[in-house]
Formats: sequence, C-alpha cells, structure tokens
Amino acid sequence: MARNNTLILYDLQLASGCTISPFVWATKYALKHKGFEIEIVPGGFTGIMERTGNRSERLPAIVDDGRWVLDSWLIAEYLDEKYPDRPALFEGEGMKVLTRFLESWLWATAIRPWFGCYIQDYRDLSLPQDHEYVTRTREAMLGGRKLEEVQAGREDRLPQVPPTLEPFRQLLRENKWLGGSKPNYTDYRALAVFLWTASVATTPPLTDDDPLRDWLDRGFDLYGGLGRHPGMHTLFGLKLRPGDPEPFSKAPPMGGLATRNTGPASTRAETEMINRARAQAAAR
Ligand SMILES: N[C@@H](CCC(=O)N[C@@H](CS)C(=O)NCC(=O)O)C(=O)O
Repeated sequence: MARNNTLILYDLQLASGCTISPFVWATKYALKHKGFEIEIVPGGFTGIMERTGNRSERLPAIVDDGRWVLDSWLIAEYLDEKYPDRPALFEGEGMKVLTRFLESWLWATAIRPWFGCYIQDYRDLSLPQDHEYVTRTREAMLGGRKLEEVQAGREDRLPQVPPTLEPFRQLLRENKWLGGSKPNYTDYRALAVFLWTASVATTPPLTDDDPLRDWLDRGFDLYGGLGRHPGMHTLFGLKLRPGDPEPFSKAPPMGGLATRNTGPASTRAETEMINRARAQAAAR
C-alpha cells in the first residue's frame, strides 16, 4: 500500500522542468485520478538506466512502496488492480480496445505531423546534456535526416493538420469528456498527445477558435492545473494564410453518423440539402 498516499514517478523532462513524454503525462493524470500524491524523480533523456538502477531504458516508471512498475499502460492497469476501491481508470475491456484505437489514430493524425514540425524545438528545449543524444536518436528515427531540415517549412504543413482532427472534434462537441460526464483514462491518453505538443510547440498548432479548446483547457486545468507548467507553450494562435484549408467544420453536423433518426422531422434538413444539391446539379 502506498506510503503516505504518495507514489514515486520517474519523470522525463525538458530543461524548463516540464514533462515532455506523453506516456509520463498520461501516468501523472492516472495517479491523480486514483487520488495519489506524486513524488517526482526529475531528469531528462540521458541517464535513465542509472536513475532507475538499471531497471528501464524508458519512462515512466513508478515505485509503490518499493514495488517498481514500468510502462504507462501497465501502470494504469496496475493501479486499477491494486486499488479497486479508488476511482477506476478503465471501465471494462471494451474501453481498453477503443482507447488504443483512438490513441493510435491521434498519433498518426496529430503527433506524426507535429513531430516533424517541432523536432528541432524538441531538441533545443531538452536539457543541455541531452542535446547530443536527442539529435542522434531522433535523426536515426527520421531516416538520417537533420532535425533542422525536417522542421523547415513547417508554416506550410501546420495548417494542414487541424482539419484532419475533425472526427475527434466531433466526439467532443457531443460529449463533455471522452469518459462521458467525467474524465477517464481515455481522456488522459488523448490529452497526453496535446500535452506533449504544448511542451515543444514554440509556434501554435491550432487556431484560437478551435472547438477543441474547451476540452483541452478543462483537461489541462484538471487536478489543480496539472497540465499547466510555465515551460509549456500555448496550443492556440495558429495564423492561417490565404489558400490554407478551413481548420474545422463550421456547419452543424448532419446526416448518417451525426443525426439520430427519430422520424422524418429529424432527417428533413439533410433531405432538403440533398434536394437542393440535386436541383442545382440539374440546372447546370
Ligand atoms: N510503452 C512505454 C513507452 C515509453 C517511452 O517510449 N518513453 C520514451 C519517452 S516518450 C522514453 O523514455 N524515451 C527515452 C529515450 O528516448 O531515450 C510506455 O507506455 O510507458
């Protein structure tokens, strides 16, 4: 049982002291959700093996009264198994499956392009002693390309990302949290994507008026502002240029996925729109 209600968390930090790793972010939220205090062991990318007594090359790791648990997902499962009387992170196996899907979709849709837009910042914001290691390992991950070369031209690429987040935006237009009325581990895994981004984004990835802002602000504010660290950057303020795509849909959602069919009144607007489009096509 956790001593003094406190668990030790091995953090992965930038020079500002703010967490960079999305996996560590998800773990911080998981620990708070379970009602624990967190004792942070600070540190950056290099020296993880030494800090963890040769137990791990990757973070997060937690220590619960002497017991080490590695890996953010396994930590969440451990917390639910060991502390079933505290608020659950997972509600059933189905939630795990869908959380993994949503997370892989967010990584492919958001982290992947943003990684290329912020990778030089990521290195420059890391602890000075980590610069060489981050450069070497991330350039290897990027097929040998220089970080500067990968990041260059991001002003053309950043505006392409927000429109691709529309299915996710739609979920959060209809639900306060991904967990429904309360945040759950799905929220934390998804928030972690944006917390990672805010830790490295020296220029914002989302427009000021992005509808995701409400959920993001509420998520960053949870647990006494867990996601607010002076080293974090704002996600909002992306400036669009002529020719950039609309960042999000402004039309009310309509049709198959968005509308519940409760009879003709519920589908009338969609039917009228289709009829107008048919009439316009016929007139051409
Ligand atoms: N599956 C692991 C992944 C952990 C992981 O890859 N952490 C990265 C940070 S995002 C790390 O420790 N990197 C250290 C390094 O790059 O040397 C988890 O969920 O905890």
